[in-house]
Formats: sequence, C-alpha cells, structure tokens
Amino acid sequence: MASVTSSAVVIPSFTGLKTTGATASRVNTTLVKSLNTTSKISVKASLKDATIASVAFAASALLASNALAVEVLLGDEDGGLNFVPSTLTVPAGEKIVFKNFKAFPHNVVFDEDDVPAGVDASKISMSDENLLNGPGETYTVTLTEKGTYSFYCSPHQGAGMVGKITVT
Ligand SMILES: [Cu+2]
Repeated sequence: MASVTSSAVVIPSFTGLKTTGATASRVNTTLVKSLNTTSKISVKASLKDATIASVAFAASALLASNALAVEVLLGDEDGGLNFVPSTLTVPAGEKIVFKNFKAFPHNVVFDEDDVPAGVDASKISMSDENLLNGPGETYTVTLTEKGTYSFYCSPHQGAGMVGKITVT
C-alpha cells in the first residue's frame, strides 16, 4: 500500500518536471543564443581591454624593476662560493636584492673598514648569525651614500666570497 502510494506520487511529479524542464531548456537556449551575440562582443571588448591593461602593467613592472632594483645571486651556477656579479655599480637609492641561489647558507655583511665615510656598516649588513638558509631567500639593501662598499658572506669570506659595490 505504501509503495503504490509513493509511485503514484512519483509519476505525476516526474512528468511535471520533464515538461517544465523541456520548456525551460527551450527558453534557455533562446536566451543563451541572444545573449551569446552580445556577450561575445563584450567578451572580445573586455579581453582587448584586459590585454592592453596587462601589457601596460607588464611594461610598468619591467620599468620599475629595471629602474629600482638590481639582483645579486648568492652562489654561482656551479655551486661556487661567489656573488654573481661580485662587482657592480648602482645609482644611489637603487634597491639591491641579494638572492640565495646555490651552496647556501650565505649572508651579506658590509666591511666596516671599507664603506664610505659616515656609513654605519652594521646598519646595512645582516648579522653574522643571520643566514639565508632557503633557496630564493633574499636580503634587500638600499645604499644612498656615494662611494665604494666592500661586502662579504661571513661563512665563506675565507673561501673568497666577497664583492664590491660602487654607488654613483
Ligand atoms: Cu656564502
């Protein structure tokens, strides 16, 4: 008795759903068709805008990175204990990003005896205990005083991991 009742309920509601579904999908198709025409145009337009915007963004990001940052790798391609480049010239105020590359841990310490007069080497250096341990870790410094700055990696100074920056 219970099963008869439930199937009697199910059949009409299924039919009803089917009818409604068919009608709805026909309406939907028409709607989608008419929407497609306009949405294609607007998608094209917005894609074009997005492309222009992303090109403009990429260009400004490139300009910004070129103008405001120089990268020095810690460790060379072959795992050698070197800064790459080890000698560089940067304009005053340009960001210098030291980036862990190979054979880490490394750090960046400026030689207190070989920085321009008035510059406190400890303020621009990492501490001896502070090491860059992971790949891609960075230490960023901005030098504003013109002159030459000697720097080294304290764990590898004895192995020749030293460099010189000229700020102009
Ligand atoms: Cu090192």
